Amino acid sequence: MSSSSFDKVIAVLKKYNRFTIGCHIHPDGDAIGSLLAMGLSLEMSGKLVEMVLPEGEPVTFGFLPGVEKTKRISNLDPEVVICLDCAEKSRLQLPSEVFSSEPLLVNIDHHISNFGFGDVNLVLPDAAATGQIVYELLNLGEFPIDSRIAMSVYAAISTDTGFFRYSNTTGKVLSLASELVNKFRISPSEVAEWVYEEKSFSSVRLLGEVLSTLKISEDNQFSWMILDQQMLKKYPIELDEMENYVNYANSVQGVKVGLFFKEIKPGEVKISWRSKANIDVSRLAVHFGGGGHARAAGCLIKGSLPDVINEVLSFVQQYFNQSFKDSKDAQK
Ligand SMILES: [Mn+2]
Repeated sequence: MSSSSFDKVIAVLKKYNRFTIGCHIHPDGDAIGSLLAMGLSLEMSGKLVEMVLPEGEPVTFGFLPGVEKTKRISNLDPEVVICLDCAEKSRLQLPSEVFSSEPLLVNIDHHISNFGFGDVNLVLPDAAATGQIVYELLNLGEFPIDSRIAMSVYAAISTDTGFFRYSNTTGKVLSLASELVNKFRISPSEVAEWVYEEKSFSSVRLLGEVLSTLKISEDNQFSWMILDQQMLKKYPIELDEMENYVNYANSVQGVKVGLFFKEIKPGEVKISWRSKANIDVSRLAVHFGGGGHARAAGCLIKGSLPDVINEVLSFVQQYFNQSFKDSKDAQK
């Protein structure tokens, strides 16, 4: 992508004065980090800014400085809406009144499936995190960056790379992390501790229940775990607190895909997908109306928990049967 996409967004940020900033539903570290970095910097530039999280502050990222400035509702009547880390406009979680005076929509994202639904688009699939794009944007536009913003960018990048473990952890990402640490005194151990070692008691107990459901397919290609309403009633926690559970399914030796079925409401099942090797789970999740990245994706299916599990598992089994057949054919 050329620098002209950056220039267009920078021009919008300089020109207008009232900004509403939003991110995707059930925000993760990248969504929240990008939102705070963008919002705090514009605020320091003297703009009127509101950072809107209709679901409230996510528990896991309550430690980020500036998160107390976010609000559940909008009352700004913005000239510009900035949409962060949303592959589709339908994933943007903002109250509808934000759009009543037809603000300019700026779409900043790194999902490969983002087709550019904004009036101005900055979509860079090579970026490890949307926070990385926001940081580059703020630098190029010479917008203020302080330690709170650096912390948000670090949280965005570290969580979207699985703390520098996933395949999107490039040299560029590590240099950027190093810059944040050197220039702004961000403490990697402090951020990791907040994200991984400050779990609520319920969240760790619930993980135990979920882990006890772990199963593996007969061909050892994929494994899955289940969370039902009963478990959630016993240990009520927010969805963002179980963000990392799915990685346990994917961590089983030899397994290529890990799945986590969450019955978030009766009749509604949210599925998290993770993969190793060369399997693009976003393509599998798309089949069920979801999406995401090659190694991490999600979808939501309506139906009873057992029906949804059956449907998805037989689809995944078929996928592996087919790819096994294809590889055999290729050897012929
Ligand atoms: Mn992201």
